[in-house]
Amino acid sequence: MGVGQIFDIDIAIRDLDIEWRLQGVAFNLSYLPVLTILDVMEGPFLGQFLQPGDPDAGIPSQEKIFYWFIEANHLCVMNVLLPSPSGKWCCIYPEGDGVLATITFRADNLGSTSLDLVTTDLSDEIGNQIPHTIMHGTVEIRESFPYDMNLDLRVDIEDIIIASLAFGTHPDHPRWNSQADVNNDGFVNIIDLYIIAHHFGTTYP
Ligand SMILES: [Ca+2]
Ligand SMILES: [Ca+2]
Repeated sequence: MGVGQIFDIDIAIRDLDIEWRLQGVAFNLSYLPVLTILDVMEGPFLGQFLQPGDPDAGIPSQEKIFYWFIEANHLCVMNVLLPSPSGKWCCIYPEGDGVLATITFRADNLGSTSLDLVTTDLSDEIGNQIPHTIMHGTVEIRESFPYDMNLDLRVDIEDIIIASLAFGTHPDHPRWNSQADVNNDGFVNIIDLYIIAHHFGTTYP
């Protein structure tokens, strides 16, 4: 990552067995202030197991909670399937692999930070903990130079390809990459790609 870059990281669950009867997930992610969290979005995993209601029988659809907050460089996230109004849990339980949450970060300063899942709770329908293993992550923020999209200190075809992934975008677009807007006009278009191509072969110290 280069300073100023905005990027997403998914928090995912893998190999969940239906027999564990997962009902809720909570985790606490720590990171150093070289990063700022801009947004946290719920992933599709838990929601796909929500049970539809039956209006004719007066049974409402199952609901869920997704909640997050940040406190002193710790992100806390909770995602829970709720019981029916009768207090009963549904009869279908989550299983398999999927994304629980997508976190959007901005790289603010040079340096590196681990992304540590310092506490993770996976609970079944009666609050028992489900055993699991955790994988942490690392982010390195290096000095960035113009036209070098992948921070390998040279301008070549890879940089054109990376910039072209943001082709046709503007800020707030999901594929927007501020680094690819090399003339800083708020659009990534053919002009930016020509400018990068014009610097082919440039190397940085
Ligand atoms: Ca490069
Ligand atoms: Ca541009």
